[in-house]
Amino acid sequence: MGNKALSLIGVPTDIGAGHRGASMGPEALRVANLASKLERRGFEVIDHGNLQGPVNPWQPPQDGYRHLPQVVAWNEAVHTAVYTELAAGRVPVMLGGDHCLAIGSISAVARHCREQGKKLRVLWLDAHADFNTADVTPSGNIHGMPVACLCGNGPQALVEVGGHVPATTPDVFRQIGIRSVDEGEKSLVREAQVSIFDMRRIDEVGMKRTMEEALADVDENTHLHVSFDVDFLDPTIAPGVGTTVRGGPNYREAQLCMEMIADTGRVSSLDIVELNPAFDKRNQTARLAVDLVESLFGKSTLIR
Ligand code: NNH
Ligand code: MN
Ligand code: MN
Ligand code: MN
Repeated sequence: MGNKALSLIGVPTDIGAGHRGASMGPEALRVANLASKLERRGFEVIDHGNLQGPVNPWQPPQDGYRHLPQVVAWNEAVHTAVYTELAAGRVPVMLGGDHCLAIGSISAVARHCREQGKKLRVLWLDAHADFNTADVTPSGNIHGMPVACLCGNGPQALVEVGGHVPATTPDVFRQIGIRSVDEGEKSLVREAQVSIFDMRRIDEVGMKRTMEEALADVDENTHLHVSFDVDFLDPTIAPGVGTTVRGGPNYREAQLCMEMIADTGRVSSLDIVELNPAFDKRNQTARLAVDLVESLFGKSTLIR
């Protein structure tokens, strides 16, 4: 890892989710000692505390979206905060919060990459493809839509959060761990040709080959952004999320995934999202997420 200056940005909201509680994610990660564990690894960590935004009014969807104005407000705050850290030459670590917040963070990363002439690659670690639109969403929850919004397919106010429309394109994404894609969403990811390494593929070729392929054209000029939805992990090891889907990566597979990403030396920004302490037990999912993030930033079990 080249850049050793990390900036933690807490975003305590569950505004895009179907369950309350992801708003407690940032504090759970702090309680699990995220900052001190990374400092012990030689990083300079600044915890900027939490961003502020509208409360969750817990309303039903309107015109296919739940809480759209509040989701826009939170994402504008995230975009500004993440962009500011990138411009200062630091590695932003966005502590969610639900996954709708990736619209703000990844639009900021994409803007930074355009300005710096960097190639953007997003590793989307998730059980879900998050490519829904108002027409096909089964829930209206915007945390199921961030990838589509970032690719220009979504409500104008959200698609425009980063200024540049679309913020980015489907080809920058590599989705890993996917095992729950809604019926209408399936046609959309196919049409957009999103590169998806689903659980079937991981079962068949293993995590090692999956990650070799997902990281194949990462080079010195690549800005690697990791969007880590904690429901990526198998629920037996990570129960503290709102939308568990069985059959996810186990502990060793998840470690290998993180270690192989770390080996590229190109991790330049990170989201940790969907951690929901209301569903957790003794903060174990937060502690696991911190353990995996340490691996992502270079902790290795390799003996060498
Ligand atoms: N696909 C479902 C929806 O759009 C669930 C999305 N939930 C997530 N995504 N946690 O990562 O409502
Ligand atoms: Mn940079
Ligand atoms: Mn997600
Ligand atoms: Mn998910």
